[in-house]
Amino acid sequence: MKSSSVFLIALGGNLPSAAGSPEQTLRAALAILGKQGCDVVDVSKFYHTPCFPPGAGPDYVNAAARLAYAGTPADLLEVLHRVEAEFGRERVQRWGRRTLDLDLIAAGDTVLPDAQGFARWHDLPPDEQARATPDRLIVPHPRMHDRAFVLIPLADIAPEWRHPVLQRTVSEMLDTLPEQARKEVVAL
Ligand code: A4P
Ligand code: MG
Repeated sequence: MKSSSVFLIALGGNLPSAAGSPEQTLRAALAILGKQGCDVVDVSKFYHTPCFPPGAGPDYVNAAARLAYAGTPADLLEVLHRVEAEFGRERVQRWGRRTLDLDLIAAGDTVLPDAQGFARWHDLPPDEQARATPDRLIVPHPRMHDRAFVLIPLADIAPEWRHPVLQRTVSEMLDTLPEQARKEVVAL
């Protein structure tokens, strides 16, 4: 049997789905992932987080999970996209409101597509970050390190995970965020 790798994912939503509120959607998505070949090893607390960018929609509920999964990162992204679709996710606008967003945050210390490809997305100027959509899988997620709504849930389950390019742990990345950004992320 193929051995499983450990993956970190972020979950978010700010619109109701057929499963109910964003909190209910996230819980239902975790249950479905468990039936799609993912072993849900650990789940963070759930948090209320202010919408980013400010004013772009209702506040979100965010969480993070650790999965054991036997396939490749690309296989897992396909599973995540399938589950998003099951909960009525529509891609109308980048960073737009959504019933369910499942992002692949990290796959151990794997860097995809490669160090150069990661650097291109990591170094994107802020105005281009909102416009440019990656056409391939980027791992670690290129914006995870500057988002309190990702790092605070992640710190519940993987505070010691070290970013393979930035060489900082989740706790260290969180420490560099402004206190205001951290205070706005509140456990349910
Ligand atoms: N893609 C490439 N790499 C990845 C990866 N590591 N994980 C591709 C997931 N997808 C990845 O994603 C756009 C494209 O990136 C897809 O083709 C995918 O294959 P998307 O899910 O269609 O669009 P998105 O979610 O709007 O983009 P992205 O980059 O995932 O945005 P973010 O960073 O997730 O921002 N505010 C709060 N409070 N909480 C949130 O959760 N989320 C967003 C979305 C904005 N504001 C938010 C939140
Ligand atoms: Mg996404």
